Amino acid sequence: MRGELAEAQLSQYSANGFLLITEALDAGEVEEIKAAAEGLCAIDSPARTMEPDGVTVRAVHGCHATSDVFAELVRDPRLLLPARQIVGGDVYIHQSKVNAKRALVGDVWQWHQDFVFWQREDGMREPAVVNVAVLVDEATVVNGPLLLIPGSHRKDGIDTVALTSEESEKGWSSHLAADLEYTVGSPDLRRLTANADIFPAVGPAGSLLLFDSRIVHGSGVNMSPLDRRMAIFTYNSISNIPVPVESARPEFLSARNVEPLKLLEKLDR
Ligand code: 6CS
Ligand code: FE
Repeated sequence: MRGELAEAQLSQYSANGFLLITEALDAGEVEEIKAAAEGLCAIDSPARTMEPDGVTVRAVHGCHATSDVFAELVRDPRLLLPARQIVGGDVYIHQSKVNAKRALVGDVWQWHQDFVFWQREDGMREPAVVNVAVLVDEATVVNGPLLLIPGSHRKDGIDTVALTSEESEKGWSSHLAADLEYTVGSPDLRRLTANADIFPAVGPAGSLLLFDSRIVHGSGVNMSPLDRRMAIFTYNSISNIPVPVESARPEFLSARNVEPLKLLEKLDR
């Protein structure tokens, strides 16, 4: 069925921990996503985080619940079917976001593993979860592409370097800041890159990047005059609904609606 991954793609995903599918969405769809993303970036709300300069939008979270375009996109067969295949069943969106990585000022995302945040902060028990990202802008070697370490999703013994209470900003903002609460430190990075070349997720706007919640990834500053916006949807298995935690994070970071997503009956565009 349109959107489902072939066996070869599934094996590549399992081996590397990620899969890049170029030109999955057409130019018209990308323009619609850009407009929706900019609409959300313009709204001052707790779901919007800023770069250290205090004026540039860094990310907006919860977009699948606040925008019709994103609410539809997460049910598109080209995203939902691969997510179901990888997770192995029905899924819902645990978290969604647009990372803006704005031209010239988009700041770093330090090396980290996503699952650490969802396990420690949201009560997620297993990594039965997959990130499906849409390249909203073309990602090139110069506008701060997402960097991934192939195979790191299968490596044990990766230590998490946690900020001390003095270092970390209050609450969940240190989970989304340029100075992250949980990162992967140099010793592990040296070990993980000894036999694996860092993969820059470069590709045209409209490409899809699927990546495992345990893969070590990050991105540098955007030194170019071109934005590198990415919309990232975290599809979690409905059999992996997080256990209740004390001081749960806001809904735009850890969704409370765990209804399984229904496929959008899309007309073939
Ligand atoms: O805390 C979180 O949920 C978010 N933080 C990072 C650095 N990646 C995972 C997730 O988007
Ligand atoms: Fe991440």
